[in-house]
Amino acid sequence: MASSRFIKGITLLCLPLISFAQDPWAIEVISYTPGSDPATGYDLPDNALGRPTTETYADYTETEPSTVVVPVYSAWDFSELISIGEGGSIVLRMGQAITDDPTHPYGTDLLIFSYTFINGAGLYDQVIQDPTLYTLPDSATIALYTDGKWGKVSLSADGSTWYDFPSQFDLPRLLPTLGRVWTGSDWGQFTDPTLPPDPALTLSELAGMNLAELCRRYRGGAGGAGLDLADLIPPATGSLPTSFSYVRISVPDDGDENTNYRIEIDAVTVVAPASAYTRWTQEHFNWVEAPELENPSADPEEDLFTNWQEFARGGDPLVTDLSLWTPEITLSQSVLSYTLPQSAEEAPWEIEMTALLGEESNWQALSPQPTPTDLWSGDDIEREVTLPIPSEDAPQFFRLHLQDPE
Ligand SMILES: [Ca+2]
Ligand SMILES: [Ca+2]
Ligand SMILES: [Ca+2]
Ligand SMILES: [Ca+2]
Repeated sequence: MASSRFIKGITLLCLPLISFAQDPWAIEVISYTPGSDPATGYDLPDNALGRPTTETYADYTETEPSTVVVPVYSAWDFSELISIGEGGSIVLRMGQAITDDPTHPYGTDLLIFSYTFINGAGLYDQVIQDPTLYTLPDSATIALYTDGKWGKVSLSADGSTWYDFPSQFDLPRLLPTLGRVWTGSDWGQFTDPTLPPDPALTLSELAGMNLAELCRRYRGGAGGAGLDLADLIPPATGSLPTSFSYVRISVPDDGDENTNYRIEIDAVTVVAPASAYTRWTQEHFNWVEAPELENPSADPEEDLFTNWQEFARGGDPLVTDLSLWTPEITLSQSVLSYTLPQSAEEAPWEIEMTALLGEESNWQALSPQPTPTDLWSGDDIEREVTLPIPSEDAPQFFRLHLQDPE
């Protein structure tokens, strides 16, 4: 990084910084302690607020950022990052509570966007910024830029009692930030910084990949280093809070005069819940495979069952299935019962009703849907729903119907 102070896009500083509770990122700096020797010039703690940087500068002479942030060309300007040196820390208040919500992708609840990028042979042209022209290094040379970088993350519910992640969750880690979606021919909308990547990814899985292909693998997300609240070190007495509002990123002093650890932070975000179908695809498909394979209408292994059918009927989208589960319904009194595979627990099967058979359009979903009682048994769920008493003096027909994908 450069040593002289040089803030670009100075007009931006005249705009009021408007933050809202419910924003999925840091909205307030509670404290900033620079530490012993942070990177010179990176001393504006508000740079950790808001979403991760989408566009950065092609060089020092630019006055407005025009280069989309990509995994090989990080945000780097004094107006984008805050640096923390040894013994320093930043404490941020989040716009949303951080919880260990089971509907978060990969179990990831929180994302940290720090200064890092994928490194190795070759230079990305940040002026032309055509990602199809850049190929990531091979597995022998690909690396994540982590030189002298060290940051630890702690969480607090009240801003005073802190809980740490174990030391193996030091920063920076995969994946570097992506600012915009690559449409295949151009840079499109902003990425979603609440959609995490697979935390099990390794650099060797990305080796030799075309940069445009890698950007598509982000699936609309912005990358980031993911943290799972399930990994927090529990206190010696008592239990962990279930909800946190404060994030502290610190650089421990290692007591060695010859080392000079630092971390530069761009943003911190709270992960958003994902649909049951999205989480199912994350369990079954590799992050580095083509995202198109995950479409509900796709049938990658060509067994004639679409992914949507596999999801809702207990199939495996990568293994040829000769048949899938078909609901067998029984009715006793006004209780309708059926068994479904456990893997289809959250599939949107709905009870529909009609008084007149024949026309498909006669079927209407019960609203609200009756609350089911589930009994888990082996690999199956035995589900019972109590049907409403028909109001008319006419026969009523019920069926179980799979909703279309969203
Ligand atoms: Ca979690
Ligand atoms: Ca920033
Ligand atoms: Ca299939
Ligand atoms: Ca299958």
